[in-house]
Amino acid sequence: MGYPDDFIRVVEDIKSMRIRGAARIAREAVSALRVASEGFSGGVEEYIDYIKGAARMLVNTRPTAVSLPNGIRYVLNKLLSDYRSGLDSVEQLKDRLDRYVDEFIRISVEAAEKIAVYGARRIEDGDVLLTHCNSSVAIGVIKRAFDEGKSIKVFVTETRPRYQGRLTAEALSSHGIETTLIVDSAARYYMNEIDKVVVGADAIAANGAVVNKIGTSQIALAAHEARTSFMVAAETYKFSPDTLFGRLIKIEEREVEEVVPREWLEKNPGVRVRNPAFDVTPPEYIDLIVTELGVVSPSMFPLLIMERYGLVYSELEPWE
Ligand code: RI2
Repeated sequence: MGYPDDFIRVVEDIKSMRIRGAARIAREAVSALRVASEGFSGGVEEYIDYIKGAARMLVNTRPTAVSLPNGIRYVLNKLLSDYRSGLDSVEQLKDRLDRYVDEFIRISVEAAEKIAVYGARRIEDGDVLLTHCNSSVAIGVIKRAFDEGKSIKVFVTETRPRYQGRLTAEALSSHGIETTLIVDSAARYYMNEIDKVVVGADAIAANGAVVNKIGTSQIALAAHEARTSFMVAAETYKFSPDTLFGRLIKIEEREVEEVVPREWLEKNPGVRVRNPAFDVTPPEYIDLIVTELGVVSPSMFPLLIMERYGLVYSELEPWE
């Protein structure tokens, strides 16, 4: 059977980035599984295939933010385990899916709240910060430090090509924080004035490298040179389990019209335009990763994951 229109809409919205931000796409994707589930009628085996199909459509929307497949893994592995241990009524399975979706969303929201608390402890009164792109988790840390009464200023890079930095600047400024918007290429120019860089993450690899919005690694390099501290605020479900097995995180390359208008491309057919959405910051340039389980160095991050979750997810591709 086909999928409900509301489900298809979420798939399209994630692809087109109307829904964006690694944490949000994970929450919206697992919620979309529920929308699909509610729209199903039929037998048990058919239900399992149908939910797996919905999961495949969701995981194929954006390849880099691992929070999305991790959210789906969370729900699907639990559901499949119930099914394999004999739960064989569609209504019961739907109830379970509902419960696991709620659980994941609660875990995600609570993780961001804890990260705000732990991250804010690392920000001092008088600090000048710099952030890149629009990370809800990094913004949570900055707002929390401000709410604790610390006098802080924040530089925000505009984040070409989609200018998500403007969203961040609006969010911080409307919260009462002194905010300065700069072009991405001005990051090094201001770096000596910055005490700490605070960014989010779309994925974290087994070696502690962080995948985040394109331009992050350049900022990290400039921070490293200037001896400015570089902090990543990320939930543990941004860990990429595939990287434990030597697989690389795929970097999404988006439409070139995000970079230049179509007319310009037509006038300049000899120019090739590239638009990678993310880059990889090596662990050497990262001082700390703030997670909901505590603050760790990048090399400790995978150890923290292994200690807390063991071999992470019972099946890496439960949707297959
Ligand atoms: P939170 C975003 O990706 C940005 O790269 C941001 O730094 C990251 O997700 C983490 O965001 P995009 O969807 O999960 O804008 O902290 O490509 O909100």
